Amino acid sequence: MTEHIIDPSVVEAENASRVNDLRADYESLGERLDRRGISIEAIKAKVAEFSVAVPSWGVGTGGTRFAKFPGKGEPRDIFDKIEDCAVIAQLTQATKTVSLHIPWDKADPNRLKQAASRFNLGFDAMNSNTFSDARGQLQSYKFGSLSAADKGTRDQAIEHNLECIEIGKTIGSKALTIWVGDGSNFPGQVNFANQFENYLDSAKAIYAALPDDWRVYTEHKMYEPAFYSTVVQDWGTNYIIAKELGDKAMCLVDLGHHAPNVNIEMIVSRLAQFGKLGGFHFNDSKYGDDDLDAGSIDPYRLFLVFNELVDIEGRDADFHPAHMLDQSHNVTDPIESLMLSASDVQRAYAQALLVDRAGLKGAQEADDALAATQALRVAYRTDVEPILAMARFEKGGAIDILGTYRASGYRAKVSEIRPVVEGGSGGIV
Ligand code: LRH
Ligand code: MN
Ligand code: MN
Repeated sequence: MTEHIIDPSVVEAENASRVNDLRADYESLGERLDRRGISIEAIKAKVAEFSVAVPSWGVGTGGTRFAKFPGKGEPRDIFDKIEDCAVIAQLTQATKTVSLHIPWDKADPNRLKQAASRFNLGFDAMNSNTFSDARGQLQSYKFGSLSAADKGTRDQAIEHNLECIEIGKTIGSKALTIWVGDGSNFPGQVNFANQFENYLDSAKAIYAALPDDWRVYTEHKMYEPAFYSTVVQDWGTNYIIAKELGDKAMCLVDLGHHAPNVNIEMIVSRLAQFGKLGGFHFNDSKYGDDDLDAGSIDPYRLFLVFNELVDIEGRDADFHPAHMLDQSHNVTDPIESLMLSASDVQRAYAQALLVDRAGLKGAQEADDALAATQALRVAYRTDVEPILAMARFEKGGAIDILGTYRASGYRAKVSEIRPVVEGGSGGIV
C-alpha cells in the first residue's frame, strides 16, 4: 500500500471543485485535436506514462556562492527529502523516482530503500560528488579529482564512484552520473592532454566496475568552478568519453551547461543519432548555469528539445533517455518549483507529441521553411493543460497542483517539526 503524505481527502476536495471545468476543457480540446487527426486519449496515455526524476538536492533551498536564504521547514536529512519528493510525486503523478547525491544523501542503503518504498518511489541515477571535499577525506579536490595530477587523489575519486555504485546496487538504481568540476583557472596551469588522459584512465576504472545492466552518464559543463578551462566542457568531449568507455557509457545533457544561444536541440539530435544520448538534467537558464526552473525562461527551447526526442522515439522504439530535473531554488518553496517544472517538462513532451510529423517531413523535403516551422508552432501553441490535468486526475493527483499543495498546508506542518535553519554565506545547493 502506498502511503500518502497529503491527506487524499484534501486532494479529492480540491479536485471536486475543478473537475467539471476540466471535463469541459478536455472535451473541447479533444474535438479540436480530432479535427487535426489526433486522438487526445492516445496523447494522454503517453503523458500519463511520462516521468521525470526529482533531484534530492533540489528540495532544500539553494543558494549562490554569495549567500543562502533558507525557507521554512527545510528538510533535515535525506529522509525528510524523500518525504518532500513523495509530496511532489503524489500531486503531480509525474515523478516516480528520486536521484541521490553522495555523500550529501549518505545513509544506510536499506533504510533509504525502505523510506522510498513507503511512497512507491524508486531511485534514479546515483550522482557522485568529487567537486567538493567531504569531511574527513584524505586528499583534497582543490586541484581536481578524476583528472588530478596527483595519483592518490585520482584513486580516492575513483573509489568514491565505486562506493556510489555499491550503494546504488542496494537501493535499486541502474545508473551513475559523473560530473566533475576539474579544470584550471590560469593559462598554463595544466597540460590539457595530460589532464584529459588522467580523466579517461579514471573513468575507465569506474566503468570496469559498472554492473552489466547499468549505465554511466557523463555530464559536460562549459565552465564553473574552473573558470579558464574545464576537462569535460562540451558535448564533443563528452562524446569522446562515451565512445572511449564503451556501450554502457552515455552522455548526459544538462540544459544549463551550455553557452547562451547554443543550439541544444541539435546537440540532442547529434548524440542520439550516434547512440550516445543517455539523459537530461532539465532546468532553465538566462546567463549560465543559473539552475532556474525548467520551463520558466524559454519554454519554446524545451519544446524543441522534446521535438527531437519524439522524432528519435519514432525511429527507435528502444530509445529511453533518463529524465531528471536539476535546478536550484533560491526564492521559492522548492516543492512548488519542482512540481511546476515536472509539469512543464511533461507539457513540452505533450506538445511535441502533437507535431504533425508527416506534414513536417513533407515541408522539409519541399524546402518549405515556413510550413515546416509552422508545423512546430501549431503544436507548441496548443494549450495542452487539460491533457496534463486529466492524466494527473485519473491517477489520483491534483488537477491544480499549486492550489492543492497550498491548501494542504504541508509547508506549515513540516515547519512545526523541522527546526529553523540559519541563513549564511556561500554554498551551491
Ligand atoms: C553541476 C551539476 C551536476 C551536479 C549538480 C549539483 O553544475 O549540474 O549535475 O551533480 O549540478
Ligand atoms: Mn546537472
Ligand atoms: Mn549544473
